[in-house]
Amino acid sequence: MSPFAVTRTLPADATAAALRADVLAGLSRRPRQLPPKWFYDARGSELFEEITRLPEYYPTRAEREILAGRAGEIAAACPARTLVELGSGSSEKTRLLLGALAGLRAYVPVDVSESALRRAGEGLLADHPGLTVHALVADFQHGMELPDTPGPRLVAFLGGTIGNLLPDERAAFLAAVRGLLSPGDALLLGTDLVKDEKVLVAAYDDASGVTAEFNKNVLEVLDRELAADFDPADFDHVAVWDREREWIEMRLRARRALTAKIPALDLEVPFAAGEELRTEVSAKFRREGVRRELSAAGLGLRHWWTDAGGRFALSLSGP
Ligand code: AVJ
Repeated sequence: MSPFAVTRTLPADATAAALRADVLAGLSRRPRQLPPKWFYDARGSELFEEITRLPEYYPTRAEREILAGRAGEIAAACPARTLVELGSGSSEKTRLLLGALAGLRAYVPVDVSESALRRAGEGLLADHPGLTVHALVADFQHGMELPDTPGPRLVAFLGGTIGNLLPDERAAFLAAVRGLLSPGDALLLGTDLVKDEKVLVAAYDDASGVTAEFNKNVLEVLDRELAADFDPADFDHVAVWDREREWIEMRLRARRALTAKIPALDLEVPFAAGEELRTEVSAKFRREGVRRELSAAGLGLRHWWTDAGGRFALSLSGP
């Protein structure tokens, strides 16, 4: 096998079709909503990278601290020969794991973006000759089949991205991951934790306005991909903490009454002045809740590590 293979399980036009379906469904209903995955075009991914360096946005640094301190324990608990990384994005945190997994033979990054996969995979190969990279172009929220690489397998889902799924989506996702695992395999899951409301809201409404720009970028995506006529300047960035559901919501609030036209969907979307469009849910967790959700999917919680500040957790679970 060549050291770098790419398998596409996502038809080339599936992304475009999914965007149309999500926008049609989410903007035809009230309250209006869009799934957060549409933030991440090239500009959105760049803005997210910028967010991870903001003083207010602690999750990336907290998770990196845990990985740096615990990579050896993670490798001892699951001496993986294959590392599968879901939603791999930038591979910087992955390197901390790769360095600790002495017997690693294959790295399987899974992402909807083939360009992101190629960039991440090529960088890693340069530093880890002998490793086979088998990139998978797939949507981890829908069924994926893993390449035939040696076990044990460690499946990593980092960054707290599971918090961007709604509770029923999380249950379906964890059950699907459980289906990929055999005895001896494990799931390494990053979850942001419930904490002081001020700290949480600041992380999603930073003083320099980068998160506001990231949020509004989804309107640029709709303008470009669906010929919509949204003007981002017509909307305010809003981040609120929902204390019952223990999640942050990002919204875009119309500054005036307006009607957006989306010709590609033959759709007109009226907004009242002050009407909000929900663009992201970012759930925060507690250990007991994570244990319960893993358990419901047939995964037993085996390790729980947090950063020194108790802001973020990495859990290791298995069948
Ligand atoms: C994709 C889960 C890392 O929800 O914190 C950052 C995305 N949204 N700021 C999160 C995000 C607003 C982020 N993750």
